[in-house]
Amino acid sequence: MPRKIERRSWAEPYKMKMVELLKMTTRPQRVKAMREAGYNTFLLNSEDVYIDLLTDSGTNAMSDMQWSAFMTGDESYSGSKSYFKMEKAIKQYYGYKYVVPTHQGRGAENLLSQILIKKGDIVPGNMYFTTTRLHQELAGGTFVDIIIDEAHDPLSEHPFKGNVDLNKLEAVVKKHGAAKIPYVCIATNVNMAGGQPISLDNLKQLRKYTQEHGIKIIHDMTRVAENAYFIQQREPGYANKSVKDIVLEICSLTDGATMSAKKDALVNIGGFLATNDDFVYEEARNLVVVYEGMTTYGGLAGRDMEAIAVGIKESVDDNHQAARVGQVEYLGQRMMEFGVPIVKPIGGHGIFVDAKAFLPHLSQDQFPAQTLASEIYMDSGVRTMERGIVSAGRKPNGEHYYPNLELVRFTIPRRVYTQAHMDVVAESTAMVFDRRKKIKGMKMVYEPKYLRFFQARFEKL
Ligand code: PLI
Repeated sequence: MPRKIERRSWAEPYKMKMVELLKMTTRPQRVKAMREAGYNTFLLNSEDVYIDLLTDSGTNAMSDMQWSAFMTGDESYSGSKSYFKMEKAIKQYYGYKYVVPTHQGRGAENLLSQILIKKGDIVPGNMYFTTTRLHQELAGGTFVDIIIDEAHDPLSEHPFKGNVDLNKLEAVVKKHGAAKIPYVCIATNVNMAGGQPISLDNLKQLRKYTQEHGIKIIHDMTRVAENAYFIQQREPGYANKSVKDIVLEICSLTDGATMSAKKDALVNIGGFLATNDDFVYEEARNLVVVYEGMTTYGGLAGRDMEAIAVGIKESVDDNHQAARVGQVEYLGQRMMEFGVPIVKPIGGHGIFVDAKAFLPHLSQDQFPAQTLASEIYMDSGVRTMERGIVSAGRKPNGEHYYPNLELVRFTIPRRVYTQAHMDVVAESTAMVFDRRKKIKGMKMVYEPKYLRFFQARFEKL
C-alpha cells in the first residue's frame, strides 16, 4: 500500500554555505552569567548565548548576492555610486521620492522629529515604539496611542491588530486641533503589539480622514514587507497580489517614512528617511550632515548601502516572506501545543509570550517579563527580551508607564536559525512553564535615564 501523505512540508528558499559555530554552556555557567548581567538579557555577552532571539534587528544572515554587492561598495565621501543604487531600490520598491540615509532607524527618527515636531505638538500613532516615542518627546511632542483596543489584548484574535481606531484619532483632533498634529505615525507590523499588521482598508480610511484634516502620515516602515505578507494572506482582495505590489501600495498611502533597514531589508546596519515632501527633504539634508554624515552616506559605508539595495529586493519576494513568517508561525504553534500563553494571532517577527499569564503570581512591579526572560536564558541559553514595564519606561512626570502588555519577545532573526533551533526554544519555554509557580520576581537596582531596558540591572527578590 502506498503511504498516504496528509501534508506537504515547506522549507526555506535557500541553503547554507557558511556557518557560525556556537558555544554550548552548562546551567551553572548560565546562572552565573545571568547574575553578572544583572538579570538583564541585554547585558549578557553574546558568546554565552546559544540561540539568540533578543532581536531581529541587524541580526539577519545576508545572501551571497548581498555579500558580493558588499565587495563593490564605493567608499567615496561624496556622491558614492552605492548611494545611488540604494536610492534607486528605495524609489523602485517603496515609491518615495527623496531619500536621506542614516546610520539606523533612530537616526531617521531624530531628523524627522526635529523637522516636523514643535513644542506642545501631539503625535498620534498605532502604539509606541521606544526610540520613536523618545525622539518625539525630545523634540517637544507628546505621543498618543490610537491603536485599536484589541492590540492591547493578548488574547484577541483580530487579524489586523495594528489598525488605527479612527474614533480615537478623531477625539485627539477634536481635543487638540489638527494644527497641533504634525503627523500621524503609522508602523507597519506593529512591533510592541506582537508584530501585528495594519490592513490596507484601515490605512485607506486613515488616509482619507487625515487628508480631510491636512495631517500627514509618516510610516515607520521597518517591517513593511512582513505586513504586506499578512495582507496577502488575510485581507480580502489581496490573495493574488504580490508582496512587492502590496508594499508599494502601503507606501503610496503615506507621505514619508523612517526605516530601520536592519530588519526587513536583511542587513546588519543602516536606515533612512524617505519623503515625498520638498520641505522635509530640504531640512533633512541640512540636519543629516550635523548628526549622521554627508547626504550620500548618512553614517553608512558604501558597502552597507550596496547590501541594503539588494536586501530590499530580496525582502519583497513572496517565497522569502512565506518562509520568514512561516518559521515564526512554527515556533508559535509549538509553544501553543505546550500550553504556553502567547499573543495571538502569531505575529511576523517573533513570538510574544504573555508574562502576566505565565507568572500570574507576580505583580507588574516585580517585572514578570524581565524575570521570565532571565529564567529562559538560565534554562537553555536562549536569549529573549523584555517588552513590558521596563521597556515602557517612565512618563515625563517620572511615573512608570504601566503597559497592558507585559511580554517576553522571542524575536527570530531572518535566515539564521533552523526549525530544530525552534524546537529547542519551544521545549525550553515549556520546561520553565512547568515550574512557573516556583519562580520569584525581581527588583530594579540600577535604572539609567533613557531607554532603561537596555542597561537596567535587577536582583532576585
Ligand atoms: O534600531 P534602529 O535605530 O535601527 O530602529 C529603531 C526602530 C524603529 N521602529 C521600529 C518599529 C523598530 O522596531 C526599531 C528598532 N527595533 C529594535 C532594535 C528591536 O529590537 O525591535
